[in-house]
Amino acid sequence: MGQPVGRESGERDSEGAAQPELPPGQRVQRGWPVTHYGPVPKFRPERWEFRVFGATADGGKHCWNHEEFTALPYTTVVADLHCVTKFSMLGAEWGGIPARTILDIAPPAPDVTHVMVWAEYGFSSNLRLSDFASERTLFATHKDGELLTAEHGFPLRLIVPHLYAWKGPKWVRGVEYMTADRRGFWEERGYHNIGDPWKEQRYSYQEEPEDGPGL
Ligand SMILES: Nc1nc2c(c(=O)[nH]1)N[C@H]1C(S)=C(S)[C@@H](COP(=O)(O)O)O[C@H]1N2
Ligand SMILES: [Mo]
Repeated sequence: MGQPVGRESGERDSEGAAQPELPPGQRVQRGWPVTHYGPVPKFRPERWEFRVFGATADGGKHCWNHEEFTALPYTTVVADLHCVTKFSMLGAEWGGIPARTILDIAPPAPDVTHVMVWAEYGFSSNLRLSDFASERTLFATHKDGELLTAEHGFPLRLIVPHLYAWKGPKWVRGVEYMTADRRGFWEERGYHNIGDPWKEQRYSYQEEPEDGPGL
């Protein structure tokens, strides 16, 4: 197992000032609610594959079956989950495969600026390449040392610790490298294109023109 990558909230900065633990407008949730749109997909290992496609450096598609994907180097990240509906779950230890690993083994073309993360049933979420490339962005298979349950995204979900939780699809199946930004599922339906909870970027009407493509 790799070294855990430390959390960024609830700590002290270099001046020793306490950092607020919760982004503005959030409250702590005890327990772990289940939040998503649509049904929970059934995992079929023989059909499951993880695909990297779009503007790859070599122009080709990269695919892993479940066994191959879960054999990639495992690491843990302690991170909070902030749902835009205002609850937060603090201090979960997520385990899985860093997004950085995918960028290393299936690199994007030099002009890639954004990614679309695709999940079962066509659910998607767009991210700036820099958000996806954060050393804390993780394709999680585990939480607190246990396999994810079906309703929480088994076999794979994305965790982007510094963004609202809808930016992390459950039941992820692949990543599309993009040379221009395009809105994902919730980003087309009124949610903010960037989704930084510390800036309270909840809804698309709050966007500045440079935050995303027009609606
Ligand atoms: N595939 C998929 N993933 C999704 C969603 C969804 O609707 N579909 N909702 C997101 C939202 S809004 C939240 S808050 C988290 C909730 O994760 P949890 O149910 O494990 O708490 O999943 C995110 N991932
Ligand atoms: Mo959410």
